[in-house]
This record gives sequence, C-alpha cells and structure tokens, in this order.
Amino acid sequence: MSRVVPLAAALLALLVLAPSAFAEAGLWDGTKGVQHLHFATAPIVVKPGQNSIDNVVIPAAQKPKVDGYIVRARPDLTYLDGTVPPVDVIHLHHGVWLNASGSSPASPAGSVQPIFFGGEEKTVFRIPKGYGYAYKKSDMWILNEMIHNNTPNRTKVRLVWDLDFIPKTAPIAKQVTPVLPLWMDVRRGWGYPVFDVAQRSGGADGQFTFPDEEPTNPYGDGNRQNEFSMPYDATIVAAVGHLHPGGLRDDIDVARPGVAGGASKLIFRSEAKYYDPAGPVSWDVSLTASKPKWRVAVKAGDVLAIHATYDARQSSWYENMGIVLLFAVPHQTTGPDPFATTVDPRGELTHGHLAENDHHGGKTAVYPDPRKAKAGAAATEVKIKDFQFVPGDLGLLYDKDQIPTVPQGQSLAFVNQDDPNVEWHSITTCRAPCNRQTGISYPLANGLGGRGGVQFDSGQLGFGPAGASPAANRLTWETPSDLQQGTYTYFCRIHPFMRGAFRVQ
Ligand SMILES: [Cu+2]
Repeated sequence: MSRVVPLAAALLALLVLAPSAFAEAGLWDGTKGVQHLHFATAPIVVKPGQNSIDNVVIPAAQKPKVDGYIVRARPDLTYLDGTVPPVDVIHLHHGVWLNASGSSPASPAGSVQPIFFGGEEKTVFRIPKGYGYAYKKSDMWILNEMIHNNTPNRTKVRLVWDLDFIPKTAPIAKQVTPVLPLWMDVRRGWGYPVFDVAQRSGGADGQFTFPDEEPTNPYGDGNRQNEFSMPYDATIVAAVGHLHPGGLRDDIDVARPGVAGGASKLIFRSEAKYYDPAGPVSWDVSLTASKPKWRVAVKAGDVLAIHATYDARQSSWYENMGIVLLFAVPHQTTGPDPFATTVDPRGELTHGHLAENDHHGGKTAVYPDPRKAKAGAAATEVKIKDFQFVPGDLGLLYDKDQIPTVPQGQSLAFVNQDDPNVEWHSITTCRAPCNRQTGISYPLANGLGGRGGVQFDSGQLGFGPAGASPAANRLTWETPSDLQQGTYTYFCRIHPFMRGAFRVQ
C-alpha cells in the first residue's frame, strides 16, 4: 500500500522550492543577515485511517533560539527519511502555528495569535522587505495539526518548517517594522471551521460562493463570522489564502460605512491554479499570495470580509475551508487607500506543481462494474469493519459476484464498527461505476452526474471533540428511503479506496 515519491522527484521538488527560485524585488530573499532555519517535530505516529486534529506545544528546540523577526515560512510534511508522502497516501490537511503568548483582534478562536499555516497547497508565507513577524523566544507556540491517513497503514511522519529569520541583534533588524497577523475565515471562531458545497448549487456559472450563495443565511442573526471590523487604522502588507480541493478563490473585500453608498472594494484575491488535468478537483494546486509590493491602507471602522468560491460543476465538496491570513501594521497609514485609488487584488504563485500530487488515479478499473453484478440478498444493514463495507464492498465483489438489494421505499442502514475514535468513515455517492483506481482526483463525490443521479453523504461516522473535529459524533446513517430503482455506488471520503454499492429494486 505504501508508496514513496522517488528520491529524484523529491529533490527536484526541493529545488523548485528553493528560495532563490522565487527571489524577487520587494522580498527579503537574498538579503545579507537573513538566516535560513529548518525545524521539524518529533516523529508523529499516524494511526490507521486517522483524520483527527491535535494541539501540541512546540518545544524550545523547535523554535528560533533568540528574539527576532520571521520573514518567510514554508511548512511541509515528510516521512522520517525526509521524503514527502504522496498525497493520496498521507495528506497534510493543515498545520497552524499559533503564538499562545500573543493576541490578535482577529483570531481563529479565543485570543491566540496565528503566525502561519500550511495546508496541502503548501503556500510559502512571505512578509515583504521592511516588515517581519516579531518573535520572542519566551513565546509559547502551539501547533494545531490535522494529518489525514488515506490508508489503513500505520506510519510515522514529521511536520517540518523552514523559516527565514532576522535576529533582533542583526544590523538589518533596525529596518524591520513588525506586523500583526489577522485571521480571516468564513467560519471564524469555530474549532473546525467548515462548510459544504453541493454539486450543482450556486450560480449559473457553476460556482458556489460561501456565505453569499448559501440558501439560508449561515450566520442567522448572529455573528457574521466572515467579517472583521478594524479596531484602528492600519496598512496591510501581505496576504495568503487557504482552500480545499474544488476551491477556486478566497476574496477579501473592504466596506467603509458611509462611503460610496456602502459598496465594498475587492482588495485581495487568493486564486487557485490547478495542475490537475481534470481541473479543480484535487490537491494538485497552488494558491496565489500577495505580491511583494502590494499594500492596502484601511481605517478604523472599515469592515473586512472574506468570501470563498468553489467549483460546483464536477462534484460536491464536503467540509471545506475559506481562510486568509493578513499581515498588517497597526496605526500605519502609508498604504494606498482602496476608496481613493484602485488596488490590484491579484497575487502570485509561490511555488509550482509538486511531485507528491502526481498520482491522480481514475485511469483504469480496479474493481468490477457493480451495475453488471447479479442481484444478491436483500439487506437492511451494512457493517463497516476493517475498512470494508459488508455487504456490498466492491473489493469483495469478485468472490460473490452479487450486490445487496434494497426494496424500493426502504432505507439501508450503515454502522461503523471500526475504532470509533480514530477510524471515521463516510458513505458518499460517486457516479457509477465508481470502480477505478484511487488517486487524488478519484473518486469524486459526483453522484449527481448521469441520469437519475443523487447525492448523499453520511458525514464522518465516529466520535471526536464536539465542535473541534470532523467526526459526526454518531456511528450510524441511513440512505434516503425515496431512491429510484437502480444501482448506487458510494465511497468513503476519508479512505477513498473504500467503495461500495447496493441496488434498489
Ligand atoms: Cu473510511
């Protein structure tokens, strides 16, 4: 089951990501006195099939030894031998580095200060020349990490991060103006800040924007989580976005109460560039970050808002994020005012295609076509055990050559009997036959494709901390009872090699 990216490809990826490859005016790259530091966590045991979130205190040895300024950060995830796992095997869902000793008026949750983050898009954080994130060696750092094991194999990995760092005692430290990170998030304040996109929802353009196109106001009369009111004047000097597969862009706009009839100005767009030949369907993507010379001045009382847009043509997308981290200089008013001049919201990519995203899947059939299987015994329940759906697993179809049947008008119940605290599974429709080779872009939650298609999703059956994990906090789920006659195929979003089918007749 385990595959590793060949060493040559991994080395090539490192070369592509070397700082010099993207050195450009307006960044600290190549400046004398900037140190290049590399840090790694202790080995992290990745349990079979896990998709959980952990918070760990980062020990002193994994941080700079002296006070100074962080001006660049590049997070990644590796096996213990330093190779990067293929993303269809082990997947850095996210790592968020937080300063528990600091604070920010716009925090992910509570009053903790975000510093930088890494998702599978692996964007490089770059704070432009003249600015830096002020670091104290006495700061307590917490790493919030979510590592997703797509397979039933146990393994060990490390999170790694490269920092460009200017010690406080270096002569160039006198040129640094400190920045404050501001966390923009369509679900700011939630421990697991996500939303769903249904296939064929949203506009005629085939795109769905959260929260704007959510059929019912997701915030009700409560806190508009996607907005943040500036407590003081400031100049924003850098911005970086985060999206999941299917994601097209994060937009940041600003509204100034009483100005321009309340119209907002788009100031930053983090845009997804997909290398995947199938388009916006996988982690084979990179996102734009702000250009080095980009600046925006905002005023006290301005309302910043984030909007996240996903493709809704090819697939449903469950549990998506829309996040942008801004770096601002409080009380500095030197940047261009977006209400007086036009600000170019476009950013630039910080890296190219990554070799760990090469295995797209979907090319050849690896299971029989369940539509051609004989009708088997009527079933009322499918047990999920040892990463198999019984009865109905496509991996077992060779032996029996028949699939379970459900009388029309009845439901089929699913119950997760694997470790409920670690091995969470979903039942998610994919278009029949759903029998091709697993990869980062196959299968998709595209059950609506084809005639008579349906989409359903059980959520992640299992238990985790309420409000701070992907688990649905139940072990059972039932299919809709109004399904038309036909063969239905499904997969597990967490372990996409898991496929199953049943027939309504
Ligand atoms: Cu699963």
